[in-house]
Amino acid sequence: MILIKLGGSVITDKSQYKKFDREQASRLCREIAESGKPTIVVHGAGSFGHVLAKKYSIQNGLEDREQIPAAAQVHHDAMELGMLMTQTLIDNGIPAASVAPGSCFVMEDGRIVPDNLEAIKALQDVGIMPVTFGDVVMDRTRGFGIVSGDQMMEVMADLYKPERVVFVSDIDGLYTANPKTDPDAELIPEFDAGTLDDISSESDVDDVTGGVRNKMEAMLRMCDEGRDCVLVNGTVPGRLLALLKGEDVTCTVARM
Ligand code: IP8
Repeated sequence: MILIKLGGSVITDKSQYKKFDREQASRLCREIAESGKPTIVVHGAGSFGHVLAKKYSIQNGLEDREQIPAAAQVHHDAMELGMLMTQTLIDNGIPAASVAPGSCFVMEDGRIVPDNLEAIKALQDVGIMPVTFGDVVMDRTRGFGIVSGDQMMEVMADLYKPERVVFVSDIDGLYTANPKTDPDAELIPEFDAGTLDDISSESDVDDVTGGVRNKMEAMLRMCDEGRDCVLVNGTVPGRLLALLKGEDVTCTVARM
């Protein structure tokens, strides 16, 4: 099984509140279907989550009553994106069900307590892809918080032990600096824990869950014996399909 995260940057326009990129999401789901590989998809929240979550500091937990309606709205919006994604998967021949992380998990001081996995497992057992996503989740100590799609990737990797983990983003891979602002940035085809030390910790401006470096750390945590983690550019048509078919493509591979 290949575990795939479709990042918010490829399924939404991150600069506009709640703007679904239907065409690109649809193409990526088609590439997943065409690969014929067993897969599980997790997705980010993009502009359905980060815009309001950042404005009301939802990731800091409950500090002020003014955050409460915003937390409810962010959860609502994240579920709306979940529905759009499962409809897109279903339209492309992949039976899928959206599973809001807050309906199966709570958090304890920012960390997911994965104690009831029965519903997710049951879906997969009958051949329905359980699709989880970044969302607002209740937290025993902080009231509420944000669980990122990357945290959900770790939960799903523990549960399903995928042979490969793929992050689909809008960049060709990991760079030595931010390629959008630094013309000297170079693509790193492969990295391990040692290489990570040279990477800038600058985070994406509107990303409450922390930008590229956090994502790379999450990738390394998910590498295992015989399992690599790949970051690939989903804005290039056909690249995800080629990667899933085992072809050599431009990307960054994390290994243990
Ligand atoms: O897009 C963040 O998840 P991510 C979730 O995977 C929210 O970082 C609601 C901001």
